[in-house]
Amino acid sequence: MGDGVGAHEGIDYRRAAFVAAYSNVRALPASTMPEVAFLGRSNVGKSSLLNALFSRKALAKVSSKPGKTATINFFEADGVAFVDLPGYGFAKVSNAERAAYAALISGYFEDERSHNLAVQLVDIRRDPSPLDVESVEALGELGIPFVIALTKADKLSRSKALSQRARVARLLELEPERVIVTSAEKGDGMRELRRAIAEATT
Ligand SMILES: Nc1nc2c(ncn2[C@@H]2O[C@H](COP(=O)(O)OP(=O)(O)OP(=O)(O)O)[C@@H](O)[C@H]2O)c(=O)[nH]1
Ligand SMILES: [Mg+2]
Repeated sequence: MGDGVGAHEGIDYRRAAFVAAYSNVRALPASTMPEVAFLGRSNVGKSSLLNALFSRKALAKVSSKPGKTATINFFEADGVAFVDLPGYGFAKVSNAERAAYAALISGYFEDERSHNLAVQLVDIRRDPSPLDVESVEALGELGIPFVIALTKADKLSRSKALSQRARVARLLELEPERVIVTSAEKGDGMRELRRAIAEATT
């Protein structure tokens, strides 16, 4: 068996499709399948990581301008829902927008649904921010299984990336296996991330 999308990775990502966007938590329909949600600060690379998982360039909308994703966006691949959330912590959007994004994020996780896995993204070049720590703590309190994806690993050498992984695991008090080094640009970490998703959704 090759290295690509194979049975050992569980989910066939090749036929991923956009399903719907919601700007209001009350509009969310009940879960009909396992859900994997991507969260993290604005511009950390959530939409890019989803595109990398799907091997698609622009299924999820990406922008160098923070605050791109403004709605809860659902995608589906092989009977699993993938949820792209707005980012938190971006100083330059209006207070009203920031509050609306925060309400969408917390509302999604507090909604009673099939929360199989959250992928918490953190830029590999920085330690987790206070908002990142708060987010991880909230997932823990809600009992939602999660892994950390360190993003943009192509910006660091392999050795620096691995030492940051160990450091983030220590700072967040997690087993190092729960911290995955990723690059949407180069494809690093996709195999590990797909494995974590397969384990959480089967
Ligand atoms: N070098 C590099 N750049 C990346 C990577 N992933 C994302 N980026 C860049 O980071 C910027 C933000 O990416 P997005 O995927 O839109 O980030 P997001 O977290 O969805 O942002 P919001 O929707 O605004 O919250 C874009 O310019 C991407 O090209 C990566 O793995 N490597
Ligand atoms: Mg986005």
